[in-house]
Amino acid sequence: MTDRRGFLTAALRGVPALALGASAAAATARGAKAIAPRVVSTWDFGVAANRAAWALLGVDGRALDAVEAGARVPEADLKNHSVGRAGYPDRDGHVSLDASIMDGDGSCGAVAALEHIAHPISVARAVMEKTPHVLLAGDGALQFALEQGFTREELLTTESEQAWQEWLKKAQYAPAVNGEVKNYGARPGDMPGGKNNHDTLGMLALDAHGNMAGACTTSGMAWKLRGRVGDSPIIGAGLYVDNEVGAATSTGVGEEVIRIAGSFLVVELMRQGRSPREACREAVMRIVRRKPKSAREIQVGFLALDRHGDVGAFALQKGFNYAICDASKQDALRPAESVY
Ligand code: SD4
Repeated sequence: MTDRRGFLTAALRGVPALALGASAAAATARGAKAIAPRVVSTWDFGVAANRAAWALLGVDGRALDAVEAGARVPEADLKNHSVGRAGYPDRDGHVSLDASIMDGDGSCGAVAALEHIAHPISVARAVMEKTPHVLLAGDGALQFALEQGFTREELLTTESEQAWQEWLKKAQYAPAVNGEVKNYGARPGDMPGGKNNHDTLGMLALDAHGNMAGACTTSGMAWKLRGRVGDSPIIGAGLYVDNEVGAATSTGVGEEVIRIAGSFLVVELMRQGRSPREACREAVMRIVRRKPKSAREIQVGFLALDRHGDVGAFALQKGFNYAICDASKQDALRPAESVY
């Protein structure tokens, strides 16, 4: 019978092999530096998403599979009004979703303004793997999803519809800073009229084989114009991944991220030698330098993971959090530094 100390020793011995996976253990045996898998995500709800990703990454899974599995968690979470099924609608009451996925070898796929499909990240992956294209939008994206066997559903929940009806009373489009946290689990009665806005899950992963991948999924800015597409499905804006360097993703007012090709910029700055934190900071500062007045009124945050597993983030405003998960801790949540 194993005593407590013996049990703990045995358990600890088991952790690296299980956590790093067979290939990392084999690499260590060959004398090569083992790669410690890691997954990072935007916002508080990234913790739950990371856990789902870790279920694969922690047992030698592929980064691409991990980020898809992780992104599906907030997409299915009815308390999350910024991603997937329970996302707040556009100003006409339509829930329209944006998502992108990218592998470290440059393969990528995305959907924009997709309606009636609860898991846009999986449609994005199908675009990547089953078509010669990168981005499908609107009715064409829906047609493709249905042809691929995805189920057509009504995504507007009763709560989201009530929130939309509340917004219609004033009908002012005024994205709230950090609405993504304030709105998590919100009920219509909790919300200040006309102020609620949203967020996105951006997730980046490094697997034990040294491959990276990223996923980004959102219902976009609440009460947006019908047809509006943000940064999240735009490769290079909301997401960019390159095995040679690292990966980046963004959250916040997508128009500002598109204007600076934000995630591509962060990865290129890392390629030039900046740390993930410094690269994210410089991307945020470009927004500040271009729009010093309006930058005070909006939120944009970047999150980056380099190929060694180093993580960094930076935001315009306080309140942007990111979740980190690796073999040592699966539910870490850190506040990002910010300009203001
Ligand atoms: C967008 N970047 O559609 C997304 C939404 C978001 O905080 O992240 N909001 O612009």
